[in-house]
Amino acid sequence: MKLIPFASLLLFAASPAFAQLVSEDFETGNTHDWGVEFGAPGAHFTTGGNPDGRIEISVANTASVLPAAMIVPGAAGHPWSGNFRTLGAASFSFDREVTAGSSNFGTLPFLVIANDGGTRTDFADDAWAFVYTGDNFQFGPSPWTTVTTQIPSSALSLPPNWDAVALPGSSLAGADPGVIWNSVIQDVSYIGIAMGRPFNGGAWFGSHVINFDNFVLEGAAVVANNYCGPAVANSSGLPGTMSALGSSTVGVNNLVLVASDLPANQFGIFVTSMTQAFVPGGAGTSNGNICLGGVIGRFNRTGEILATGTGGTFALATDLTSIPQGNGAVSVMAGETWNFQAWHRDSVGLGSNFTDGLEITFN
Ligand SMILES: [Ca+2]
Ligand SMILES: [Ca+2]
Repeated sequence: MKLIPFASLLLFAASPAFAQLVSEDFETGNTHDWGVEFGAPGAHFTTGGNPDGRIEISVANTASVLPAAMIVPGAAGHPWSGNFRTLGAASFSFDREVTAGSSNFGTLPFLVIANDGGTRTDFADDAWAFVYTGDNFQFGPSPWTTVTTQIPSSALSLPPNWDAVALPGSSLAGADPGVIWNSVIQDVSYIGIAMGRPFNGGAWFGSHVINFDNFVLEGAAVVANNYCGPAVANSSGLPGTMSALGSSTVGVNNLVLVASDLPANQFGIFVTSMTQAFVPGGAGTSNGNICLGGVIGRFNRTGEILATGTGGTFALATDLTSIPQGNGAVSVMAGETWNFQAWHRDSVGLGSNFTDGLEITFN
């Protein structure tokens, strides 16, 4: 995960700060199991992309029944979901290359934001908000192009150029498009790239072979200060880095801690304190430096022990009313400043390391 350095953003406080909420670059696999629904299957390639891994999708008009073929994440518990309004979702982008296309009309890809109605494999109870991406898969090959679509997640009514449809089995069936938008954006089950208008008037023409890569959902980054860094490089060769997504407003209670650039397939936890410190080498206990002092709480309760996976990153959706501290848990109060760090196992040296520290002042 590549994140914007927060320190530089603080110099431009008037500019909105954005960071990746989630991404898929297909470098080490199709982590979120992206593939085509409502159409022909896709294939995953580990080389020859933009760069390296990519996913190839074939669609043909012989399959042109509605809804349009849509590339969606298939893995259970994939992260392309949630309350996009409180996450501050701002845009979705992808890279694509057309290697073969037989349509003189072109195919218009749409961004779809979907609520699956509770049954993931049945689109008949889905509700979708969608918008034309501005791209066009035209006749013949087309080189790699980055396509970015804005997601006005804070809009309380249907944004311009967007449309919304609730299928007959959805609890939103018959509702006004603005109502559907407002409901879907706060309860997103998946994101899709539809090969044409996804429903009610949509179609695509001809057949295409399209390579996709570098999916990125961007959102508002929490304004925070990294300190005590860079961390001591871990066995990935990089210093582990902290960031946060969501909101630093206590009342919203939607703070997601993220640790990046960690070694793959290791366990770790987040730790926190209201006091900063700098203890090199953890006083002889770790490869890395402890950036916390005073009372240090460990997020090691049920569900809080995390794994870095193949991507070398982990994240935790915190509950600001239950921050571990000493003999129990406390609530964060507006005006308080808290510091966070990730502590993880590593297969070298003393067997553990730390990220840098992250200081967040809550409001
Ligand atoms: Ca790639
Ligand atoms: Ca469904």
